[in-house]
Amino acid sequence: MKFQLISIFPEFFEVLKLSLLGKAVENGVLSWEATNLRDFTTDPHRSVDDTPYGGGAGMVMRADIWGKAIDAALEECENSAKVILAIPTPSGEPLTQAKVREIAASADNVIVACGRYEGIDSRVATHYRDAETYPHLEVFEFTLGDYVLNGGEIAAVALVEAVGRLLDGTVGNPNSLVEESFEGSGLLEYPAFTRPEIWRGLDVPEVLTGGNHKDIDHWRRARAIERTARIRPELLGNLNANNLTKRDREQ
Ligand code: 6GU
Repeated sequence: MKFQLISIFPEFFEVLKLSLLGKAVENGVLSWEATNLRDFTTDPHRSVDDTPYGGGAGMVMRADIWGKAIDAALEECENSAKVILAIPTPSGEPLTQAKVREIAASADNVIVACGRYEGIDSRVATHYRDAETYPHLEVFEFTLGDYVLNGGEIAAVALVEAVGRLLDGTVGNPNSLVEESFEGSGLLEYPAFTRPEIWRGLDVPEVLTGGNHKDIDHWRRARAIERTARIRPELLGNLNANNLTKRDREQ
């Protein structure tokens, strides 16, 4: 899978050279390329934005500059069966693990158009959504959550990392993917403990050192449900009735 990251701060993406993602690139599991949006300007100031029609604060990024940059990125995807144009924006749909899984399983190329938070001229998303002109392209406007960042770069890094770690050969132990929050059960993760057995007066729950794996599984599931109910009650809807064991219901 290839990610093309377009931004006025292409240096931002150096972090992708670190750790597991850096190794995934070395192993050929994924690749990425950062492009400077300003390379597609023609004026001496290399300006990419202008004042909003209708007035108001801030600046809006120009559709013509973005159009040239995205067209150039698309030209590099000519043999792709599936390309996603991801546009980070606080007014997008929340990025979920389900969507991350779908992208990892289906996309050959992901182009990420990182705007500043005032946004990109709305016609850019409208134009590339036209399925007749772009049959292999899906436009995906997404947000990381209900808070505002200055630009889409952090969200682009989040997307590359979330998708990249699901690609074959990035995470060493496949089980570490399955048990995580949102993957296996749809619940938040149970709490984890390791040595030392007593730390600053806090001890490890006895069941975890007892060696009874059935008891351990049950304890972990009960803690996961309890934590989810307390912190993210809306996620309990992910648990269908079949997924609840008899012991869960008795908790
Ligand atoms: Cl995707 N973009 C911006 N600018 N702010 C955000 C965000 C995205 N997600 C959360 N805050």
